[in-house]
Amino acid sequence: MTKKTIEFPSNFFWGASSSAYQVEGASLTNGKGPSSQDTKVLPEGTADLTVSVDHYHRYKEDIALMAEMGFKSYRFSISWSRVLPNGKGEVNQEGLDFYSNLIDECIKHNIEPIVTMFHFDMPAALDNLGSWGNRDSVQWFVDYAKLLFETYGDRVKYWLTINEQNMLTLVGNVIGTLRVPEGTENVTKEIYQQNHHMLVAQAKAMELCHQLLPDAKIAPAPNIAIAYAASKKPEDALAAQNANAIRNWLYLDMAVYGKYNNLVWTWLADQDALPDIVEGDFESLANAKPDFLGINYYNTLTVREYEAQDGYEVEFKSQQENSGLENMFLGVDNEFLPKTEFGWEIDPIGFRATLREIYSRYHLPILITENGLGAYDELTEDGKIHDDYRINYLRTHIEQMKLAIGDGVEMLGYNPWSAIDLISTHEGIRKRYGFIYVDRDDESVGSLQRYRKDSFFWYQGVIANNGQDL
Ligand code: BGP
Repeated sequence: MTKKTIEFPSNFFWGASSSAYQVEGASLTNGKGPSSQDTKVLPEGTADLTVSVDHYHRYKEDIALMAEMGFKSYRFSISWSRVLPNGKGEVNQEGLDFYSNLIDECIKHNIEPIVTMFHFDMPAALDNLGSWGNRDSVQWFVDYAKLLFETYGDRVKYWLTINEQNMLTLVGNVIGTLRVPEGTENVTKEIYQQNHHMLVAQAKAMELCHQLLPDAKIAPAPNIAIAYAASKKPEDALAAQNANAIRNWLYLDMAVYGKYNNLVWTWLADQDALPDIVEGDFESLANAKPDFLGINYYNTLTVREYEAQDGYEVEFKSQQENSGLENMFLGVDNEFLPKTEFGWEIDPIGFRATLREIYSRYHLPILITENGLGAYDELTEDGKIHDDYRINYLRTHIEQMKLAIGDGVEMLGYNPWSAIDLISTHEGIRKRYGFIYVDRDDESVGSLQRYRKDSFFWYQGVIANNGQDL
């Protein structure tokens, strides 16, 4: 069957993403309080977060390069402890001014600022009070949200609440954000209690956004990737449903409908791990409605029926790799999919499948807030980076996104990871994602000079023709 030509909407947000702690540097200066990222023990051989790629001091140059690529949007995050060094109370005016200037710089270049309110960096002062495990975290987040809406709401129209809440919950240990008090008996309950607080905090922030800024739009930004059944065995189909519920639908069902997914609820009940619910929580959850969905997609997962295996510890190993969850499913390699140099499978068709599934469940427009390839890049002597592998990854994903539009999925934009090279969550700067190369290595050596990769020029062309020629 031949399909009609599919076109991207004329106001499509072509752009890219970053997060505060991974690009900014100046992490312990200029009035900023430390965050959980500054107090975590860095995996050995990874670059220093106090400098990162120095976006804090070079944002004008960076935004100019994004403008040169033709960006229509730039998704970045605000560091909570840069604007509120203790997470609450006293404000750091210099921090507030930094984001104000960054937003103005985007607008000057006709780039829509898309602001993530929380991206893996809890203020250390709040960590010391129990982080998301403390019920007060709901109010801390709402107060922080209010400050952001009041300060930037005149210029920021697109807001994202919590980046990858599902990964904070499933792999907080890998990302360096997990805080479980010593001696906790039921760790699953503690983690899902924290998750519940985040969900309520998010719901209240979405409601507040709509009250204070009637023209603004707000959304969650989970990492969604569908799980395939490894075979046609019916038990494998059940395992895939379990994986999808626990990894994906819990978060979107809560954000959109304010309801706990039944498979997750019964799974938690079986482990005596149901979160404590405070009166009014379900009301807040039901009242809050996102205007769109921010979605991070890297690759799918494939699972089969769970079977206990001796000496085999089941867990999610990183955002995109899992070995399974006890009694629910086992992760397996998918022999149809190649892997990146860092072991993540590559599945562009899974991107289309994921987009179809999300849209048919929630019927809300989708903004891609992350997608991309982490790879070792080489800077040649003449200052070039020939990253054809990255171009290939992005091209095949954009092609599938286009096909998803043809399937009737409403898409708002594409903001892959990442605008510029930055420090990865746990694998240093050697795992590069950017269109812009930064001369910096994991020994924290390098001039920090910026270079345009081949993908920079390719993406510039894609944006210029609105995705017609890839
Ligand atoms: C997502 C995070 C990002 C980012 C990306 C790549 O999970 O939202 O912060 O880093 O994954 O992951 P990594 O840095 O582990 O390669």
